[in-house]
Amino acid sequence: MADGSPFSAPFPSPANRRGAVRHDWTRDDVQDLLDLPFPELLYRAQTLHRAYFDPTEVQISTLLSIKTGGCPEDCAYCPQSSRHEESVKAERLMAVDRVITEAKRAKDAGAARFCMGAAWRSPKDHDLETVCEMIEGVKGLGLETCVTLGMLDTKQAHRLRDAGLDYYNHNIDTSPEYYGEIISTRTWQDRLDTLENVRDAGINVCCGGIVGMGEGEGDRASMIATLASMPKHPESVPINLLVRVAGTPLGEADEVDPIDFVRVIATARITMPESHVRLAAGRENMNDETQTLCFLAGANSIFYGERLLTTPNPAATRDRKLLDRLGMRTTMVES
Ligand code: SAM
Ligand code: DTB
Ligand code: SF4
Repeated sequence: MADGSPFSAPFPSPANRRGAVRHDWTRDDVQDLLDLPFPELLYRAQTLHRAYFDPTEVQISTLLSIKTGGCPEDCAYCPQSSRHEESVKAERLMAVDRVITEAKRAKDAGAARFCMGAAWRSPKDHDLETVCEMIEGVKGLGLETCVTLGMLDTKQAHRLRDAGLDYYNHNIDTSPEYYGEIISTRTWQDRLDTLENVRDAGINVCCGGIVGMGEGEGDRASMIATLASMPKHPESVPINLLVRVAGTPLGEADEVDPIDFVRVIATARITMPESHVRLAAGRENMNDETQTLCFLAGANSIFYGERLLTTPNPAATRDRKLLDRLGMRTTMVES
C-alpha cells in the first residue's frame, strides 16, 4: 500500500489480514464464487482488495508492439497471426532508439511500467540481444520493464533476467479444456513450461487470459483455478476481454455480458488477493460504468495509452477523466 494515502488508516494492517493466501483452488471452488449473488461476490472481492491494496490506486502500464505481425502461430483471437485472412502487415523488429523514445513518452504520460510485445513463437538469440538492450534502456529511464516474446527456454529466461527484466507476460489464455479450440501450434504444456522457466529465473510473472472466445462458464472457472493454484500466483493477472478483430476466426464471436466479465475480475481478485489484477484489453468497447464496476470488483491495473499492440485503447485523456470522476489515482513512479 502506498505511503501517504489519505485512506491508509481504515484498511486492515497486514497483521489483520484474514487467512493465508490459498493455492489449492479447484474449478468447483471458483465456479461457486462465480455463481455467488453479485452483491455478495463484490463484497468479498472488495474486502480482500482493501486488505492488500489501496482501492483508490491503479497501476498503469503502457504497451508497445516492438515486432508486429507475421507470426507463424495460429491463435484464433490474434490479428498478428499470418495464418488468418486479414492479418496485420508484418514489420521488422523496431530499432532500440525508437523504443526508448516511446518509453520516454509513456513515462511522461505517467506510466509506471513499459511492456514490449513481439509477434514471435519464440525469440531468436540475436533478436533477444536487441530486446535486452531495449530492457536496459527502458529501465534506465526509471520505468519497470515487461516483455512478451512467446515461448522461452531456461537460457533465454536467464538472459532476460540478467538484462534486468522485471516482468514476463505469457498468458494461459483460456482453460486447459478449451485451449485446443483456440491454438493448435503450441500446447498447453508449452505454456506451463515457459511460465516455469520465467519463474525459476527469478522474473516476476504476468499471466492471465481472455474472456469472450466462446468459452463456457466452466472454462472461465477452470482458467482462474489454473492461475490461482500455481505454487506462486502471478504478480500481475491480465484479464482481457476479447478484442474482436475482423478477419480472425473470432472476429464475429458473441458479446460478453459485462456483468459476467466483472464476475471474472472479482473472482481473480478473491483467489489471488496479493496480485495486481489488470483490466486489460477490451476497454475501448466498455463504457465507463462497466470499467467502474471492474475497479470496484478489485481490478487495480490498466493498459494506458492509445494503442494496445495493434488495436485501439481508450485515449489517456478519457482514462484520466474517469479516474478523476471516481476520485482514484495512478500509482506514482519513483524517479
Ligand atoms: N507472441 C507472444 C505470445 O503470444 O506469447 C506475445 C504477444 S501476444 C499478442 C500476448 C497476448 O495478448 C496473448 O497471449 C493474448 O492473451 C493477448 N491477445 C492477443 N490478441 C488479443 C485480442 N484480440 N483480444 C484480447 N487479447 C488478445
Ligand atoms: C495482455 O494480457 N494483453 C496485452 C498484453 N498482455 C501483451 C495484449 C492485448 C492485445 C490486444 C490485441 C492487439 O492490440 O493486437
Ligand atoms: Fe503470435 Fe502471440 Fe498472436 Fe499467438 S498471440 S498469433 S503467438 S503474436
